[in-house]
Amino acid sequence: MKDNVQISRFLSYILRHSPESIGLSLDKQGWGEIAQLIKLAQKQGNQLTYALIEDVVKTNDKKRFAISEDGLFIRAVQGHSLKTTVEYQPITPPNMLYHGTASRFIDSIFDKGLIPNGRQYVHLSDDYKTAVNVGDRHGKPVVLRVDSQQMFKEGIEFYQAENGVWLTLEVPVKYLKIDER
Ligand code: HQG
Repeated sequence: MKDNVQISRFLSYILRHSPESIGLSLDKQGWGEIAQLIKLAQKQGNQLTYALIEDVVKTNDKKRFAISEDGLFIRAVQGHSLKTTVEYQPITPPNMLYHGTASRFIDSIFDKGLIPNGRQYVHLSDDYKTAVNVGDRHGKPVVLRVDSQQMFKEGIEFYQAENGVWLTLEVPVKYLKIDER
């Protein structure tokens, strides 16, 4: 694998969703040993090196991954469907957050609220543009405003991943509004 996008996709899949698909084990905080990862990827014909991985971690557009201080381990900072994952500390969110989705999901979202679907958390952003881009991945983008201030007042916890993405377990319908701009 030479292309950084290809490596980023591979790492996302392994570190967020399916380490067992190559026989890698992650600890409770989602860390996997880089040397092990390289060896197991190689067995499958995926040529990875420490330098390639390091480059992807450093240059990744969304800063999806982190390498441990000792340089031995790697993890995804958010986006997991795995249960074994990062322990995020609850923090106070900004007054408003955004969620980008596709128009075809809107009826269901206003029925059930925002749910994580396959992932562990609902992903939110503090800027409108990011939300448009996230929605665009799924279809005709629609941006929802999330009344995070009210949710927080009512005791719902928020977390922020190292790369700035906001996380919460779910967003009930009463806190949602379509951003019509
Ligand atoms: C939708 C990317 C029907 C939800 C991004 C979304 C993000 C519902 C889809 C991160 C629903 C799940 C996550 C309901 C939610 N009925 N549909 N009740 N509740 N949905 O990909 O938020 O590039 O799992 O609106 O930048 O799109 O991978 O989540 O459309 O940060 O690093 O269900 O992934 O980052 O889709 O994206 P996803 P997401 P990466």
